[in-house]
Amino acid sequence: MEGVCAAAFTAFTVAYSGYFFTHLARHISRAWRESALWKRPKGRKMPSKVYLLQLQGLSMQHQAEGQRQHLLWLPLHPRKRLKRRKVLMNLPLLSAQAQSKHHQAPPPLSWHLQELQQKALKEPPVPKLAKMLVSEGDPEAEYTELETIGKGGFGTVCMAVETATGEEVAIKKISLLQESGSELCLNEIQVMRGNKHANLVNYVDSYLLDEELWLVMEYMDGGSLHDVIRETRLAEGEIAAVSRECLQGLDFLHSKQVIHRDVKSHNILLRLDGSVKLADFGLAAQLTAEQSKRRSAVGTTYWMAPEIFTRKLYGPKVDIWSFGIVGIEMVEGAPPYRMKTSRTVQELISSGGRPKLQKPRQQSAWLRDFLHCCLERDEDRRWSAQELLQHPFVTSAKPTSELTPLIMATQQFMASRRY
Ligand code: 3AM
Repeated sequence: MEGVCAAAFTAFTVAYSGYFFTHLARHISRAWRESALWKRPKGRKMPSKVYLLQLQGLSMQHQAEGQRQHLLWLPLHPRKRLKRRKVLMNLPLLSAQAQSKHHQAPPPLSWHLQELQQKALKEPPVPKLAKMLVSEGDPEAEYTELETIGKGGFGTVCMAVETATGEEVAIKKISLLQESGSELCLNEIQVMRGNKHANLVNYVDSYLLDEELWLVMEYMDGGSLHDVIRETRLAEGEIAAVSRECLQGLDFLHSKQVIHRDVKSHNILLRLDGSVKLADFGLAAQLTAEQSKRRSAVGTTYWMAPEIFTRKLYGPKVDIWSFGIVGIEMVEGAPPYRMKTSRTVQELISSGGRPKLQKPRQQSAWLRDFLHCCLERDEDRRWSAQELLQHPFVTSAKPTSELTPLIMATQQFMASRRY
């Protein structure tokens, strides 16, 4: 009996001390974590189990003002971690009540959150450039939104009508808190405002609404060339018509010392009447007397010119190479090397490769020669947009109105798949 009592007592002591020490350890680690919350993390190391959020909007403003980048870190309760975008989007607008509903942060943290929110409300995270570029006014009163055309990491594009005139427009909405997207959109606004042409998607207006940048532009009711290429087959006269229109747009941009830097079928938009226009000027670069060439590697891999891959200085002719790739897309339905990885494409083009048609004999000599002039590796020997507009393949183009049946057929195919 004595032995049984001693064993039970020993078991109880061991179990209790285990329970006691576990709780003590948890208590100490919680106290350490809470004290660590108020320290700014060094380098990439962050306190464990503490979720820290950079308030991008605020740091963006500091950057815009040319100050040293200042990082603010917002601790969130580990179990109630919210999606970063949702927190950022809601942050300046949350009331204390909504805050506790959404975040349910423990008292010292919600206090910290409130302080940051108040700061964000006092100093809205709006770069100065955006304020300078956009118009005053309430776009929600001026436009009535009808449908969303596209959604992605960049933001949203929707179709709307101008309330006063009934004119259709497309509105691109980008969150200013999404730093890279808003920089591209601001660049796009700057380029579009200064360059209006019949073969460019034209700028209508731009606004700042809360933390969103709105770019209002011409609405292209025929979708993109990419859709047409995917759904139908273009005859040579139609390829030539698209080429003439795009080259007119490029010739205009290049005469204004602007490089588009992202020419591809997705960025060539159409109207049902057959109009063809270049769109998406987010990556465009304005050359100047001081900076007549660029070196940064931007664009979309399959369409990028060799001089970009090889990190040489480059000029407007990179757009001509990209248009040559669009030419191959129009013939074959996809850019060359489509099945290869972007790394392989980069290696192929950098090491002297020249994209070719898979079945060149099925195309006319003029079309082959036109592509050859666009896809000349040597930038100096590559034709300019102005020269290509005189090429017999281009001068033999059909009128753009002949593109209408193709665009309508594309829309019907796409709609039939949706329903
Ligand atoms: O998502 P998809 O490819 O169908 O073509 C653009 C893309 O459509 C379209 O918006 C989507 C996201 O970029 N888009 C862009 N600008 C446009 C405009 N001005 C446009 N559609 C009509 N008019």
